[in-house]
Amino acid sequence: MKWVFDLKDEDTYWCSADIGWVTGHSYIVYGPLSAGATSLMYEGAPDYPQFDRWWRIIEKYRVNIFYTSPTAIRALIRQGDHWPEGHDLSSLRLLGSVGEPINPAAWEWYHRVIGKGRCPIVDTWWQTETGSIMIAPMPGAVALKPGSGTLPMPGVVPEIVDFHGYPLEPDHEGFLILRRPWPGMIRTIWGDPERFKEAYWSKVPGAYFTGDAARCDQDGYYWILGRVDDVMNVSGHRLSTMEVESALVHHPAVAEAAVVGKPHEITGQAVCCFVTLKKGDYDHTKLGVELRQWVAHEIGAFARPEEIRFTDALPKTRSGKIMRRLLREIVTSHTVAGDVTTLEDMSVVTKLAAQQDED
Ligand code: 7RM
Repeated sequence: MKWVFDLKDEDTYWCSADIGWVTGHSYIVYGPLSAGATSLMYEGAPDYPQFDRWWRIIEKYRVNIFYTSPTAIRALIRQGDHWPEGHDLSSLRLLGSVGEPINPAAWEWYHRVIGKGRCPIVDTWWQTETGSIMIAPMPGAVALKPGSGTLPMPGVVPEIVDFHGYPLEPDHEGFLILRRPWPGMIRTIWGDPERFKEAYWSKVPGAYFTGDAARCDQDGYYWILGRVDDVMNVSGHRLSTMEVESALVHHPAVAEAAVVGKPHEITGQAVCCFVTLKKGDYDHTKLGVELRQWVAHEIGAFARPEEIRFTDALPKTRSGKIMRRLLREIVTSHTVAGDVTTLEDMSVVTKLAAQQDED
């Protein structure tokens, strides 16, 4: 908490996470309390009474350090720049990101429109299971690279390994594991110690398996690619759903995208995209063609989506993580039979499944 957020006595720090998400309890309550920080707490929605609620709060309380998620950033981008632009955000000196890899379009907006180009962004990688931030920069001490969580915190020993648990060379994609234990680590699963061993300790014996795919560059910087089950295989190319999502969100009309692999007779999997648009009028047929071309151009012809589907909302957890597992079910079996207990709004899935039947 102290090192990543570079906390000073005079700082007002604010983490906008939902208190029910681990980021909420850890970085609204435990972290600031342990570090003796001045922490702002806000209970309420970002859009009430209007979409400038967060910027109003930052202005009113002179917030210096602001910690939020890429999914929240994208939702606010969608509403237009006039909301933050109407407020004095000059108190801000440091911004944080958490929850998923931050796509370049969201990073650029956060840096330019919120941080006015002056505030470093600390990208913090961690999990409920790790209890606190594991990979993140310490501002001033670690040079930033946009999109990278940079280096592990002292004592944290990550490694990128292949299927057999062998370490990979720099710049190669693989599984992110943690070699050594750490203070806040998960110790069991309530009532199911076997599942704990199986999920976290059996994939690479003796090491903690994070379930994330990542790569480490020549400078030792970590680049998280997403969950390992969110990786597609198209005509023999390994392609992360995040890569395609990031390319789509880079298009000026797109607010958010979720990509899944759909079984395909010839290519193994086909790229299937769910897209929400920014405010405006669009010709969906034309835009669909344009977006397929756009992705092929940004990534390569093999990544050209087979399908683009426009929707008003994506299925998410309460912390804003897209539930790709449910979208995969919708495109493969046309129904959703899996566990939906962490889904925030069931009607989103019901609508998408119904839309599928019409097609
Ligand atoms: C803190 C939190 C954990 C999963 C994790 C990753 C993803 C979180 C980042 C990230 C890239 C980040 N806990 N994740 N932070 N991916 N860069 N900075 O989110 O238990 O709810 O989720 O979230 O896949 O395994 S969590």
